[in-house]
Amino acid sequence: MSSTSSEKGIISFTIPDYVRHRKLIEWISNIVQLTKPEKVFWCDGSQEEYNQLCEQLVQNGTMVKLNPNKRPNSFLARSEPSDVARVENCTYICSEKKDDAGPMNNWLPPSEMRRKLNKLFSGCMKGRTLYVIPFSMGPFGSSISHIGIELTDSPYVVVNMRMMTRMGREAYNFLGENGEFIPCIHSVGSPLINGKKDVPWPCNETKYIVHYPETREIWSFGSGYGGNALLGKKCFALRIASNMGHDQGWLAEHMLILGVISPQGRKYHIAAAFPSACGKTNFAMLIPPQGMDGWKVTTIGDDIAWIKPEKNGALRAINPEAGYFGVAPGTNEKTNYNAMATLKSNVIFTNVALTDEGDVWWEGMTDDLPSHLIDWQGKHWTPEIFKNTGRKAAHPNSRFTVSASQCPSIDPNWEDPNGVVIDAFIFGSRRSNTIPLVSEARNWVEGIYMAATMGSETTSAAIGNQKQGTVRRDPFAMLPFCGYNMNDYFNHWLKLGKQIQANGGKLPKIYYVNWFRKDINGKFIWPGFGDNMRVLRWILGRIQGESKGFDQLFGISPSYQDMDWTGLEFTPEQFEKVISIDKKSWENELISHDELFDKLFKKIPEDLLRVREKIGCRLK
Ligand code: SAT
Ligand code: MN
Repeated sequence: MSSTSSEKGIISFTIPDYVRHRKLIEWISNIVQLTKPEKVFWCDGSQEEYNQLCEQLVQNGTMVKLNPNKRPNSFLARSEPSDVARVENCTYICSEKKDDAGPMNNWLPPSEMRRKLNKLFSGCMKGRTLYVIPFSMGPFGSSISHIGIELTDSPYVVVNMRMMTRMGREAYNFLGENGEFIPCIHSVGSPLINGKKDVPWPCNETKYIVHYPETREIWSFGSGYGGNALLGKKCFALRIASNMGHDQGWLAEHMLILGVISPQGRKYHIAAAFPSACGKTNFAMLIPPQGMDGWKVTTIGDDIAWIKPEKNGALRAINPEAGYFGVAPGTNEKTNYNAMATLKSNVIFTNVALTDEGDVWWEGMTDDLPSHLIDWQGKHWTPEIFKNTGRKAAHPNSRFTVSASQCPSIDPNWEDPNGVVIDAFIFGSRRSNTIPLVSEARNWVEGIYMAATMGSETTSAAIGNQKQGTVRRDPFAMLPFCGYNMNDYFNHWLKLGKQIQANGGKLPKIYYVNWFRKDINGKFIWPGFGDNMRVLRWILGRIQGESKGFDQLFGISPSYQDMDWTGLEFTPEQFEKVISIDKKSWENELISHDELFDKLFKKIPEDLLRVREKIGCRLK
């Protein structure tokens, strides 16, 4: 260990021998002098360290230890009621030029933002420990992976990062003396000064989630929750990585990755993009329904994919994460058997309810309501209270954090440093009408149009933007996550397609799905979950040139007889309701596409406007 100097006002701390990266040490020193923590703690990612921090979080009242007979080695954390989801209104892309952030991102000049943040971060860790978290997004040693270092004053963030990333000393070995890393700075923004006592969930009313794309830095202030605080996830693996991908010719996408093995033993890989809280985790862990037992789905990732083209045009994808930060409500043995099995032990739950037996519960976990619970805010909850007030036991955006390695459907190659070759892209959104169950794009450009104009009814994964349930355009499910100008992003996809074709490569087919159409009584028509395998099967048949389909207004869709219905009673009339195109809704849909294009203004790629024109003609 070496020690930094201890002049007046300068905080001294020791630097372990295994950290030999001069720039890294200099950066940490600067942040320490700015934020003024009481201590610096170098995390090693070990189990002992994890146990000790969990113990400390229990002492501080942040977490409750669950009954080890019910849920071994597991904890429940309750956040401040105001700090429960991503804050899109306070999320910024501070590029040098405003145009580089584009019309979909909040932007301020970097100099102005730095001034603001300097003030906020000044002394913001007083009385707290600054934890140094070394981590890799992607398996150590993969040419697709990247290293990050997060500095945080939240031990809750440390224990979550240990599950969500490859965290540990090994990261320093890969960095050596001058390797590249993404600096991530996080503070809950609640210094312990003037005798202030700590609270279970420290945070600050003022919140900033800031990205500097040119210098590839992340600064997050004021929130301790999910994507606001676990900076490897949305901030690094999507917003910063999308910039890296744009510059270096690869893709960082809000996509799950799954494997499908046919009864004949042929394996395919699919990457699928859905907005937050639209069932990506369920889809990634799908169990085929009765009657389709010969098929098998394996899980590679449930939220983010990093995809790099090879020379021969193949697109190779890895899951940069090591765990799942999934939505709890609605998860049960039927909707996601594999998730429930993954959650049996070693889990951190956040904002779910606590049962009298010391276990967890959330809406949709069981058919019967427990007779008494402590809800996510620590209040008594009974079915009676729910009936009278509508107060939910678990927050709608309550989450579980768990290591991916515990998932029964995990793909044997999920940590393959070379990644897996993608055979098809699926884009999906939550729409109670208009969008058919499945459509195949006739070509790459039409597929990009489908993805670009995706709209979805909003969920509780973000706060402060729109009322839940209204449709917002969410291109590629990347609206809150694309770290640069959305037009440039569309062009990046278009260009990649052209390049692959020019090199003689075969492009993956692109599909658009919607599991969420409702009937006039507001009930979902499509059974979803395991039965989504039927749609997957049609898609794989298309890739093989075996499944038939018919030309729709928007791509190619299956007729009733093109689908495998073994084991499910679903009538042609019901199918018509999920696959049909309603002319009136599509006229409105196209108006809404035009509104998106207006927002994107002059830079919208010509190729996409031509697709729009064609759909308009077909509709007439
Ligand atoms: O961004 S989070 O990690 O909080 C979850 C999400 O929005 O998908
Ligand atoms: Mn997500």
